[in-house]
Amino acid sequence: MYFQWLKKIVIAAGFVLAANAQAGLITDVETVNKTVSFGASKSWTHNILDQGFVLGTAQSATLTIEFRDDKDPWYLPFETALVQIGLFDLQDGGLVLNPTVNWTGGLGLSSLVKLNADGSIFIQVTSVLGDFVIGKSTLSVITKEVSVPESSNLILFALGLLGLVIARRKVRA
Ligand SMILES: [Ca+2]
Ligand SMILES: [Ca+2]
Repeated sequence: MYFQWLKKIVIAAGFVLAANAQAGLITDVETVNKTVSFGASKSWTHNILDQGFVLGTAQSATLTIEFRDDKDPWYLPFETALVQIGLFDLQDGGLVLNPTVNWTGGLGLSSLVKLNADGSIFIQVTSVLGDFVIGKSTLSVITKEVSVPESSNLILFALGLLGLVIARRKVRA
């Protein structure tokens, strides 16, 4: 009976220890390689389940999109791309003026919730003005480890608790 109770405490302690463990990093690269012409859109999805992502463990994430010049014969000075991450909610993404270099942005709360729920996030880039080339898209996700804590530490912890339980019983008795 007391061992059942102890088991529950040890499991709970395991979760606490696991939450304090070292963070992990998952990187997902999608090769888009697409010219987006004026008014057109290009969309893709990052999926990190195949990289061993455990649902609910994403703490933060950043997205980097490679933009390149499409080598226009003439120069359009106000070329603009609209980056949409997940739902269009103004928490992340936004307008990219002169999209010829890498763009990096953090994922907002709703995008992180979505990523934690099913391990994927939808990206769409639309040309608001002009045309440009999208190269690679890289999603970097910082995760908390869910590995089982070191068994030796856990045994010491359990023994300590057992001692506490016995001591309490003696005091009560
Ligand atoms: Ca993937
Ligand atoms: Ca252009």
